Amino acid sequence: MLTVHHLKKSRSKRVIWLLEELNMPYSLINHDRDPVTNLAPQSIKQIHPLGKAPIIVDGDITICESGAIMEYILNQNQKSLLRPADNTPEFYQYLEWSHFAEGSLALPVITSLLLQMEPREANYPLDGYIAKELAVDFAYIDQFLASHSYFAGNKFSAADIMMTIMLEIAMNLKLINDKPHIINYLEIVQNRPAYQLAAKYG
Ligand SMILES: N[C@@H](CCC(=O)N[C@@H](CS)C(=O)NCC(=O)O)C(=O)O
Repeated sequence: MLTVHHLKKSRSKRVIWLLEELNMPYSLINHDRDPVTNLAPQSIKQIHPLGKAPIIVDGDITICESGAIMEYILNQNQKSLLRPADNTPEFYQYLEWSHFAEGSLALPVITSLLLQMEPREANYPLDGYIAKELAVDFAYIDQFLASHSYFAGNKFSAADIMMTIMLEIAMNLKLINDKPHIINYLEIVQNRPAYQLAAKYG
């Protein structure tokens, strides 16, 4: 059975959420954050040298990177639920948003999170760059959600799971208070029963 190595308040919520959506069996190993650094504990480094969550182990296969894990899990599910059919316009929307979540949006969002965690001088040199990136990204996302219910083909997919986690961090950092379509979207996806089960793990 597939094992999920879960770190609280992390991207590993994506993996649990997807497994719950698909009703797939899994076992969960919880790793508590280091109480001093708030980073991943040594126990995660014993599973994978990068020492980051999420990680899954399925037989001989160990995978890190949440996007790669999502694809692995979707490949185990013959019905291909939660991923549009190959080579359709929806599939390419799905690919674009799934990659955008980690490849583009994560950089300014996670940098904002880290910068808020440390006392520092006002007008830190990165502030201007990050503010510009956040403004462009969130204007684009809000405009997209004004005319789409979900990120790929107006049907809930794993791309929504990839995007939601970054949008939640942005919401907690009060970065999207003026983005009504994103706020409305978050309310809808957070109401899904599988999301709520995953959220229980922290
Ligand atoms: N791009 C990776 C990022 C993995 C990552 O940075 N995970 C964070 C939690 S969200 C982590 O393990 N941080 C703890 C640490 O760096 O010690 C993914 O999507 O899986």
